[in-house]
Amino acid sequence: MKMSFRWYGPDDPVTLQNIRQIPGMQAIVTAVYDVPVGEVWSRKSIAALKKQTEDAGLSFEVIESIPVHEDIKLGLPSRDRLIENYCENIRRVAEAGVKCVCYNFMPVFDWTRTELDHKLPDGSTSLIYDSRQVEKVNPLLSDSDLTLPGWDASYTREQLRDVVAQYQSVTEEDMWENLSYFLKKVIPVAAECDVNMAIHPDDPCWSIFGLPRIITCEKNLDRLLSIVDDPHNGLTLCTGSLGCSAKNDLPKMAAKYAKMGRVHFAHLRNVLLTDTGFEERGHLSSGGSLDMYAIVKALLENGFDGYVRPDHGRMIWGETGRAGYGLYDRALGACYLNGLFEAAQKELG
Ligand code: DNO
Repeated sequence: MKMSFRWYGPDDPVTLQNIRQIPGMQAIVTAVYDVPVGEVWSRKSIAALKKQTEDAGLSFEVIESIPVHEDIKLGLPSRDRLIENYCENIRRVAEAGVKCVCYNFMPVFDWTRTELDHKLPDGSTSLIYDSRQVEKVNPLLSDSDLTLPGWDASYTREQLRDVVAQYQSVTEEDMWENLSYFLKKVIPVAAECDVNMAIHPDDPCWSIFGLPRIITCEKNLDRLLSIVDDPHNGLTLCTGSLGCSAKNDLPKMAAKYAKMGRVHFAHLRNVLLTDTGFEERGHLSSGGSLDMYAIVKALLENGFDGYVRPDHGRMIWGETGRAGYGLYDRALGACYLNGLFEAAQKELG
């Protein structure tokens, strides 16, 4: 296991020096943020990130994300050029030493929450999802409340409506076809460069606003892996995303996919399931609905040797900054996860 930490580049209030001082920290998870989605990343920007990371004593081996352009997910004719750009990005990051690329195939909205600073009993704040609030929003109606947090702020209200409208005739089966088309072109390039592609599950792992979402459960992960049966076609096991549904048995899934050699990256965090959705909590098993030790053990017992990162943290100790991505609670999460891995490793002998 290699412990890693997400860093949003030089503008991130969390510095590389901060990250370096977290015990056991080895790698940085980052991306080039200076070009629009779909375009080729400049070698200069990639090299700059690599240099900053390595100068801080950390390794530059994981990208999260190379985002997939909506036209690819929609299967539009422009996708061929965009997929070619995507492949070129894989080649370029591979040249810089990157071993793992995390990406997702969620239509329009990446992770979605209804509140980013929900106050917990101990005075810390965290991100929560309440389906009653999500149900009130219709992105196709211009007068509905389009201010749910966590959305891509680069869209204007009109653009958002247009892109959602484009999905009205796209079914889940269409999404599968479009994902297959993408993987059949991208995975051979990743294999050639020896880069492990690690798809991130949909977060939350169900359809929102009537949009088709497919990376949600064991059956669908099996299907995804069989589209291109190559170890480079793998997963980011995000426990917080898959764990939003009590139907997903995380220790079982961790064991199964680790055994297949398909878990390249693990986002390990806890969630507390509620009657109307879920709340993000601290990383500990006692804070939420998931048994984090069982998950770590299942990974290790089945030969997992990929990257791990603590995921969304609460805001604690008065920290301000990017919701879910402050320093303190994620650092506590990393320490806890290191402890779980050490214990599980010793138990396995
Ligand atoms: C949320 C993250 C996601 C993830 C992307 C991967 O905090 O886990 O935004 O980076 O879905 O493409």
